[in-house]
Amino acid sequence: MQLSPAAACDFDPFSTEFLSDPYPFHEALREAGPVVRLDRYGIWATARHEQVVAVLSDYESYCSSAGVGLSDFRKEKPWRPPSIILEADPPLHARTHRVLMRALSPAALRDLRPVFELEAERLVDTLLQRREVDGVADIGRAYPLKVFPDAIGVRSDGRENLLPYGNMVFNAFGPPNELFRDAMSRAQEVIGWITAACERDALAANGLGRSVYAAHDAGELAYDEARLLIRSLLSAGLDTTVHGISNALFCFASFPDQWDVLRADPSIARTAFDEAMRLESPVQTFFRTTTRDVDLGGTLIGAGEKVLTFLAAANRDPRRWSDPERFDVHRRTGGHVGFGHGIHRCVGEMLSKLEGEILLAALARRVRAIELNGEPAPHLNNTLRGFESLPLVLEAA
Ligand code: OVM
Repeated sequence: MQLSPAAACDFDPFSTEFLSDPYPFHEALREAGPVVRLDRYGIWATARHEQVVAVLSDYESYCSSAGVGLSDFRKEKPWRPPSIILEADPPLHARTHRVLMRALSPAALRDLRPVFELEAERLVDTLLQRREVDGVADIGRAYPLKVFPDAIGVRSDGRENLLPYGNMVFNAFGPPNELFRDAMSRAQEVIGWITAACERDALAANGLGRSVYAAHDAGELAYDEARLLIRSLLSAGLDTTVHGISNALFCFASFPDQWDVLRADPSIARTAFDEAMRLESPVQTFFRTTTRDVDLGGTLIGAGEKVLTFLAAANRDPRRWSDPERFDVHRRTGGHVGFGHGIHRCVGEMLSKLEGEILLAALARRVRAIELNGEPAPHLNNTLRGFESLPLVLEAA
């Protein structure tokens, strides 16, 4: 079979220029071919939906155990003990995945709905007294920072360490650039707090975290494995939803007609949130590592190579989506890869959607209009896309 050489490209997907406005770069990468070679890092990349799904579907050819960032764990020492779910392959992955899927299952989340609704109403009360708010500090951070640690049962002192830790984790999937070094500046104390917060006795008796230790009691996991799975919840569960909610607000402020559609029928809030996760995906990229020679979209890639999947670019691929740049709360969002795809698809998806749905519905019932009130400032991160601030005016209904 004739395999074509992939286009080479000198973009740095972890540069300030790229991260500040990734979408023109995504388009160029998609159009360059199904697979491109990123010379700067000596890696392969794909920005098309078909190939991103192909990579994420084939966990045997494209493994996670060599790390899902730029660093190859077979050659470099990981900055922290690897995650036993994200940075693991079957059979270890199957065992740990089962435990977290159960801890975050619809049945486990059922009792959270009234609590999340109460907190959403309370937040909207205070927001409407203000009118001018910051969509990040006052909504995107405020809401998850209240409901998520409570749901897991995280100790209440020191919760200010949670976002800095997530920022470290997601920067660490990129190169050791300035973003990474800045995020690591307080690493010692942050990691110290996180490590202590993962212990069984640090968790509230009625939180979701304790169910991970129940799996340890049942003989499914070692104690240290339970600790590492709590660490996964604290790593992946907060910055993602903070940016998810903030980015959803940005979508509505940018497409005011869609706010009117949601207000007319707040019951579509869950799909609307999912559409925002397609269009402004908080997790932009993940890597895999080839375990054998593979043919990806007609390009031969050897074994042991890093492949960067542009999830956010796949979510705007015109080969897959009609009018991909349009925010459409009635769009059929199934098939977007903002939560990943395949065996590593987000285990916290239901929890994040519960937060997004409830908060958007509460706002839709009581806010007539969401308008930008100044220039949003990006929060740059090697993996995450989001804002540092999002000045908004909320008009009461
Ligand atoms: C983990 C982890 C960390 C970051 C992200 C993630 C998106 C998982 O520690 O398991 O999933």
